[in-house]
Amino acid sequence: HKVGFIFDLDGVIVDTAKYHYLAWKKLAEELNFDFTKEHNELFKGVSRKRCLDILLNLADATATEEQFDIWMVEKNRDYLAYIEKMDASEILPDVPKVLDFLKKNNIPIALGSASKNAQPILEKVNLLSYFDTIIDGNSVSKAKPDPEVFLIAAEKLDVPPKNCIVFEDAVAGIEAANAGNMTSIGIGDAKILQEADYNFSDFTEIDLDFLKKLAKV
Ligand code: G16
Ligand code: MG
Repeated sequence: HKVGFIFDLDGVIVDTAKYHYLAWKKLAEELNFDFTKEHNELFKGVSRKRCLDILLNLADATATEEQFDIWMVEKNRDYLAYIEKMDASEILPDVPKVLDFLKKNNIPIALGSASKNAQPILEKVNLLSYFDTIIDGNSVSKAKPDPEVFLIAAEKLDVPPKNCIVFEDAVAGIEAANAGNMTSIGIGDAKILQEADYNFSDFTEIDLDFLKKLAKV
């Protein structure tokens, strides 16, 4: 009955969505577009390239391939300047409680993120050592809602997909977990994440009895 747990990064372990937002907003200003928090919702769990495609669409702008790459680099540079200042105080509430429980019970843990900056972020907040494997934007070719990121994570953990439990804050992420035949747990607004098997607004709502049931311990 071996099980594996897979965590998304942005919006599940840390709230980096606010830094993505600030970096995209700065680029949007150059395009004379008023980028709002509502627009930022569309960017959650979505790859950097796809985000820029969406932004250009919203701003009714076009770019040569060269300009596109310059903007990608610029956005990431601004984003990394925020990441640079992160520390463990930015870990979302009760995330360590869940990770400690899993570690104590020898349950394998993976990261399944769309971000190409996942590893440095985990290092910054001092959580890297919890993860048995990290599958991120550098290791996948098909973005969420494709299940590839989670299927590779399951394979690396040596756990059948149906025995994997995925924590996600993005609709595309819940769809990816469901498409991979895994148990999906929505972290955030249950109305937005209604396709999830279970919903919690954050990890403070998840108690040890529920975790024991999921982990079969
Ligand atoms: C995250 C964010 C997305 C971001 C993507 C790529 O995914 O939710 O908003 O666009 O990573 O990030 P980067 O530009 O760092 O490669 P996840 O899957 O961790 O939520
Ligand atoms: Mg996310």
